[in-house]
Amino acid sequence: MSEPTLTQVDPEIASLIAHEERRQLDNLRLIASENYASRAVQEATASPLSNKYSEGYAGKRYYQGQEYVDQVEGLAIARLKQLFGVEHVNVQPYSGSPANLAVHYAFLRPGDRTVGLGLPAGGHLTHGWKVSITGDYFEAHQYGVRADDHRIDLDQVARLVKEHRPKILWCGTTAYPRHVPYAEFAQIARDAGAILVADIAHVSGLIAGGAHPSPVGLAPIITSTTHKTLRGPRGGMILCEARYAKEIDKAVFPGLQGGPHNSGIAALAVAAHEALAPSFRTYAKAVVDNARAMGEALMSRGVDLVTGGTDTHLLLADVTSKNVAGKPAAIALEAAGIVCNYNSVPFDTRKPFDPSGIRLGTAAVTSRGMGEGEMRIIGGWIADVLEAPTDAAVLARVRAEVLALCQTFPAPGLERR
Ligand code: DSN
Repeated sequence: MSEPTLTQVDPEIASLIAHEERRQLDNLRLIASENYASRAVQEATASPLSNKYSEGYAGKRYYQGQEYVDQVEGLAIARLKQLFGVEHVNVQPYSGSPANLAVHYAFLRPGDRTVGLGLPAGGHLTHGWKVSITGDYFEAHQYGVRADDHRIDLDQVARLVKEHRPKILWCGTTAYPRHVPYAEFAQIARDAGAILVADIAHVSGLIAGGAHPSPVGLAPIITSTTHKTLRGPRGGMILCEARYAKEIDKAVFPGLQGGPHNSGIAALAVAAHEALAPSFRTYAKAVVDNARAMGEALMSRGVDLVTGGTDTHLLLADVTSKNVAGKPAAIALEAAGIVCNYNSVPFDTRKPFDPSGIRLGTAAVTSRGMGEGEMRIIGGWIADVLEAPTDAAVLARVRAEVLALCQTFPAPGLERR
């Protein structure tokens, strides 16, 4: 008799997974940090490799039985080195936050100083924001964006670095629509003898696909998640120059983590293989073109975009320009089948749980094959909802149109059952 399936063993969970698959198919996923991993990536993610313990690194493990796991990890590393043109890669961080904590642990001791972009200006929690361990255990100083154009305030960065002499200078963003000026950051770090760390979690797929400048050669340490624009499994990685390889590896294991998640590492190898294909360059360019097209559509309807547009996959809209706050806007959009997140905007006068903005991203809809024409239509629907967030008829009309669009664009890795 064959082994029972998930549906037979646990129909409750199987049903919830089926509903989530359907939700991902029938809605427009505009959460800037989400994407659709391919079926191949998902197969590797769900593989028996997750049964295996393998603390250590290839050739130096603490358990026997590593002949295949070593090869899997070796392939992931080799492909990522090729993809990003870096000297060393650690693929074991469980996700982006552990990767960033590992970097802290590699170079700092409690109380040591860092400088990073503040959360309200589009930075990440783990770049020293006070509620994170990176802001609690270390002396973190935060820079922001300029009041006039909402671009990163490099004068403030230089001032803070000069004043506090941090060991680490963080650059990289989570809600910032423009290129990060890596060369300028590198100069500031060099002048102060700080290590520049670039967190490319949001844009790693765009960098891999040649649609965004790369910090390689400017930031000796680079961290990333693997599931955003890179379209891999959920996970993290650290790319670095060879001179820092030992400290980084030691900080990840045994410093911070135990056994690596081997199935995720295999899936990351698959994602890197996919990203090395020429079609990924087309994808990455389309993501950026799509974001620009959606931004133009929104601005033509009077929606205020932070910095007036985008260079990436991400748009940050101050929806108070349409007389609605971010949270009710995100809720109304979800009712209409458009899923995004509410977000603070720079110098927001509202509270983080009830901010002025929404954040939108085009990585997932581009993975479905949608192009600039669809982005203009979606931008129009978003504006329709922002103008009438409590009008049930408008929400129902947009919901029906969204569903019809979703039905014509399959999503990688998902099946309409
Ligand atoms: N949660 C990620 C994002 O949405 O950008 C960052 O950790």
